[in-house]
Amino acid sequence: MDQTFSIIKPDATKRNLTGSINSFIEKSGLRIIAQKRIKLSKDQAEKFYEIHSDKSFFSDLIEYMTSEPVVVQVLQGKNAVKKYREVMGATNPENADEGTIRKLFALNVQENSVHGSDSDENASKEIEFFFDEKEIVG
Ligand code: IDP
Ligand code: MG
Repeated sequence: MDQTFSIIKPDATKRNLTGSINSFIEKSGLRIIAQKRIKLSKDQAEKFYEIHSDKSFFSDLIEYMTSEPVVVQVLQGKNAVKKYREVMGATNPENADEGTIRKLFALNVQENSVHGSDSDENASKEIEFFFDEKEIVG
């Protein structure tokens, strides 16, 4: 079965939306097979978002991602990466389709409630970054 990596981001944990977002994920047919609530260190956040380190929004992004706890997850299902990107909606909630997590919950382009991997290769890397094999029980 395919897997993807997800983060419920600080704006969502702060507003007590973990359960609402998990319900969305489960209704879509994806299965949450690993999950933990953690506070990202600056170092972790910078490594995770390294690809965006040259962007103007990078320092704001790191500050935001370390501002409150996050919930990191492994999601499993057929075409999990593509499926979850559809369920999430566009990065900017103004462009997100009706019925997506970001359309419903995101506050703005930065505080957009969720992260989902953008390729199978990145999904594997991101899962490995946050989870031990033992923590993924299927
Ligand atoms: P994604 O989360 O939909 O994959 P990316 O382009 O990979 O979007 O950007 C990573 C994260 O950086 C976004 O989810 C959002 O929190 C933040 N971000 C992206 N673009 C902007 C922007 O133009 N301004 C502020 N924050 C942004
Ligand atoms: Mg991305």
